[in-house]
Amino acid sequence: MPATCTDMSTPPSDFERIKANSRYLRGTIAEGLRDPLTNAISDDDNKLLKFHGSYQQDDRDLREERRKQKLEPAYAFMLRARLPSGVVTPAQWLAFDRLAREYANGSLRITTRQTFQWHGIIKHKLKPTIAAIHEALATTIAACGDVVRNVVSTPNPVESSAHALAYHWATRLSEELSPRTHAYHEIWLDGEPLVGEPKEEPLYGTTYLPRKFKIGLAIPPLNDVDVFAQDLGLIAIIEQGELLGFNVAVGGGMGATHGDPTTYPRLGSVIGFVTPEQLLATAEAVVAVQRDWGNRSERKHARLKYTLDHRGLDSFKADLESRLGFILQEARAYRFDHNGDRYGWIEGSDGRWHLTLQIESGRLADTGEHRWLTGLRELARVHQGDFRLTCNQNVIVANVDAGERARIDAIVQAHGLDGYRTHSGIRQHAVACVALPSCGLAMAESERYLPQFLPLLEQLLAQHGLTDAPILLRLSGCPNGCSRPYLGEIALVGRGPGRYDLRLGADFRGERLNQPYRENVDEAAILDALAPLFARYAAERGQGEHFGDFLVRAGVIGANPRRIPAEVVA
Ligand code: SRM
Ligand code: SF4
Repeated sequence: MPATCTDMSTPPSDFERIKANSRYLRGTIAEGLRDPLTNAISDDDNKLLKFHGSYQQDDRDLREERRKQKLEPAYAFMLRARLPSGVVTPAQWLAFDRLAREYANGSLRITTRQTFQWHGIIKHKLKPTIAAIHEALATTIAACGDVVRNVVSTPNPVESSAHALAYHWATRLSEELSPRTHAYHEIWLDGEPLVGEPKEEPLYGTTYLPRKFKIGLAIPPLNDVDVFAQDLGLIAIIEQGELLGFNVAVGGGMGATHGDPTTYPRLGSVIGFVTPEQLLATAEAVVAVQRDWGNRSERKHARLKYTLDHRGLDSFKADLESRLGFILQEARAYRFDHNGDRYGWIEGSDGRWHLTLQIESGRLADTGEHRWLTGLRELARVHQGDFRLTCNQNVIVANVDAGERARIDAIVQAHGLDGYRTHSGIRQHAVACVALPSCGLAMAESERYLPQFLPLLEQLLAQHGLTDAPILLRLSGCPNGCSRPYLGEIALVGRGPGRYDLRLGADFRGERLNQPYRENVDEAAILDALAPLFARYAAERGQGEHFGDFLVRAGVIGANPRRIPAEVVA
C-alpha cells in the first residue's frame, strides 16, 4: 500500500469541520468584513473565503519591518475571477482594468489557468470589487477552494467550429459543476439573507470536496492547457471537422512538498473515451467518486491523484462506470505537438483573425518601459471581438476583422506589446508563478526573478547559436508547482531565498515529467550546470529534436516513466 494511504478511520481534518459548520460557505465572513479594528478576517473565515475566490495575504516585503514596528502585517486580499476558457469581452476588460487601478495594486495578473487575479485589495474594498465584477457579468465564486475550479480549455474557440463546440462544453462543465450556495449573493451582492437552515449543494454536500479539483480540455495538436496536469483532463477527438467526443484522463496534478516522497507530481492516466452527450455525467461522476473516496484527514494527500494511487485505477474506473451505468469506450488515438502558445496573427476558419501577444509572467502593469496595462485598455476600447487568456499567461486579441488588423497592430506596437516578434525561443516559452511578495507559500522569488534570470540564459544560449531554440522554461517559488514546473524542459523550483532545485527533461508536449538534476543550488550553480548541456545540445541534437528529448536520449537524465499509455498516442 503506498505511503500516501491514510487510515480512513483517522478523524477528518480541521478544514472539514470548518466547511461542515459554515452553513454552505457563509461562516462569519460578512461580520468579519465589517470589523473595523483589523484589516484581516478570522482564520476560519479565511479558509471559507477561498471558495468565494479570494485569499487573505500580507505583503511579505513589509512583513519584517512591520513586525519590528509592532504593527499588524500589511494585510490585503488577492481576488481571482472564474472565466471559463478565459474568455473576456472588451467591456469586461475595461471594468477589470478599472478595478486593478482603483482597488488593487495597479496591475492585472493573467494566471496559469487563464483567468485574472487582482492583488493588494484592502478589506473594505473587497465587497465593491466583487460587486463590480458581478456587474460586469463575471464572478469569482469557486475560483479557489475545495470545488471544481475554473474549467480551462484551448483558448481559441473561434478558430474552427470544433473549437467553438469545445468551448461550449467547457462552459457547460463550469456551470454544471459550480457550487449552488446562495452565500455568495448574500455576502457580496446584498442578496436577501437566508432565514433558517440552508438546503443546498446537491453535488457537493456540506463538506464540498476533499481538495481543489481542476478540469482542462485540450484540442490536439495543441496541449496548451497541459491536459495531463488536470485532475480531469479531456482530450477532444475531432475527425474531419467533427467533434466525436473526448478521451478522459484522470489524476493529474503538480503539487509536492520538498523532502516528502509521499507527495509528487503525477500525469493524468487516460482511462477511456466518452461521447459529448456522456461528458457532463462522466465529469460529475468523476467528481463524485473523489468526493466520496478522497482523503479528508490529510490535505496533503487529498487530491484525486493520491486517491487513484491509493485505491487503484481499476477500482476507480469500476466505481465510476457503475455510477454512470455505462462502460467507457476505448481511448482514441491523438497526437499533441506542443503545449505553448502560437504567437502572432492566425486566421480562423471563418476568415476572422486572432492575435496572440506574449505577456511576461502574465503581469499587465505600466512599469518602466512597459505600458502593457494601458496598451490592453486601449485595445479594449476599440476592439470589436473579444479577448482570450491562455494557460501560458498570455492574451489573444480574438475575432478580429481583416480590416481592423492594422489598427490593432498600431496599438500593440505603440505600447511595446509586440515583443513576441523578436523574443528568443526560451523567452517565448517562459512561465513563472507569482511567488513573492504576495504568495504566503513562496520560498524563493519567481515572477520577479524571471527578468533577471532570462537574460543570463539567453546569453548562454546565444554563445551556442541557440537563441531561437524553443525551450520550455518554468519557474516556481515553491514545490506547489503553480507554473506547472514539472512539465518544463528546464525548471527552477524554489527552496529558499536565491536557491532552487534545477529540474530537466520534460518533453515539449506536456506528456513527460522532468527529473531533478541539481538540488538546492544558487544562480551560479544553475548556470554552471546548464552551460555544458547547451553546448552538447548545440553540437549533438538531431533534426528538430527538442532540448528535453535530447537530454533523455543523450542519457543526461533518465526518462521519467511516462504515464500516458503508448498505445493511445498516435
Ligand atoms: Fe497555485 C496555492 C497561485 C495555478 C498548485 N497558488 C496557490 C496560492 C493561492 C498560495 C496559497 O495557497 O496561499 C498562490 C497565490 C499566489 C498569489 O499571490 O497570487 C497560487 N496558482 C497560482 C497562480 C496565480 C500562479 C500563476 O502565476 O499564474 C495560478 C492561478 C490559477 C487559477 O487561475 O486558478 C495557480 N496552482 C496552479 C497550478 C497550475 C494549474 O492548475 O494548471 C498548480 C499545479 C496543478 C495542481 O493543482 O496540481 C497549482 N497552488 C498549487 C498548490 C499545490 C496543490 C497540491 O495539490 O499540492 C497550492 C498549495 C495548496 O493548494 O495547498 C497552490
Ligand atoms: Fe506561491 Fe508556490 Fe504557487 Fe509559486 S508555486 S504561486 S510560490 S504557491
